[in-house]
Amino acid sequence: MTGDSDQRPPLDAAVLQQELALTPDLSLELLAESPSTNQVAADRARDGAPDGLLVVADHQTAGRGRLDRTWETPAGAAITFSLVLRPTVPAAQWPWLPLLTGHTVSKALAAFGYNTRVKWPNDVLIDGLKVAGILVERIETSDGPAAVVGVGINVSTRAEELPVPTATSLQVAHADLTPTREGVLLGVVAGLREGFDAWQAGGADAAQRLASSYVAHCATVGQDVRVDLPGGTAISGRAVDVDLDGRLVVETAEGRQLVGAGDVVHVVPE
Ligand code: BT5
Repeated sequence: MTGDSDQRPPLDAAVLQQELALTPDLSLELLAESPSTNQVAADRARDGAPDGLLVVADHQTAGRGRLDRTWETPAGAAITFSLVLRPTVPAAQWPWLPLLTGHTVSKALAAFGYNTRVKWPNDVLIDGLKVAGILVERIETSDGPAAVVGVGINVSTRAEELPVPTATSLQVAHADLTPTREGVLLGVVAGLREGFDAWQAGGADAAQRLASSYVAHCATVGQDVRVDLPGGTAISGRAVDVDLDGRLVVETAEGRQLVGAGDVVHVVPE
């Protein structure tokens, strides 16, 4: 049997540099290993890093999820990166950043042939299982607030390496397709750069288009859901929409509720 190091070569720095040079407003910092690219990108943002700094870890060893959860990826099998943005949109639009990121990652993976959907707010699913996770953090810096957009994608992770039963990878979902890690990274990053720029430049029209497009591709809308809220309580009902502020609209027995943050469970009827 061939060892993992043969099957899982390091990211090809030359290919990444060459291709990213074609995308304006992106600069690459490629790390062989890092505890968390979000942590590094936040430090760089505080030190004055401009919009477009892309921190990529070939292997991330202590990846962070939301609410102190972890993001686990074997060496050489995943994409883990964080993009520093300095958004110019009004503060009220910031909640759309994680949704836009999930939507864009989903579309970029769909372009490789995968049947992806987003679970509100930003988990990217294939066949109902999570292939990518997103952690967007707001960082206060002396040049104003920055956003660190962290993305983890399971690429060639084998079934037995997946950390939880709700996870999948591109390879597990569709072994015939599996693109290279470089290809996935470049496709996703180009999509994000384009998506953020169009959203920021497009004003109210772009915000409206994003909301419609997001709802059309969101696996959660139309589902019976339970939403675990940050305070420890939960609500149940039918998710019917995502409003213009990015909140999930849930019809419950007590009436319509707007959810700004929470963990959604899609309730599959027995
Ligand atoms: C997330 O949190 O899904 C955000 C993950 C963000 C990871 C990226 S990688 C680059 C950047 N640097 C970082 O340090 N982080 C970002 P959340 O929604 O809280 O989901 C976390 C939960 O997903 C865990 O508690 C597990 O149940 C599950 N999980 C952990 N690793 C996973 C994986 N590789 N694939 C699918 N699910 C996973």
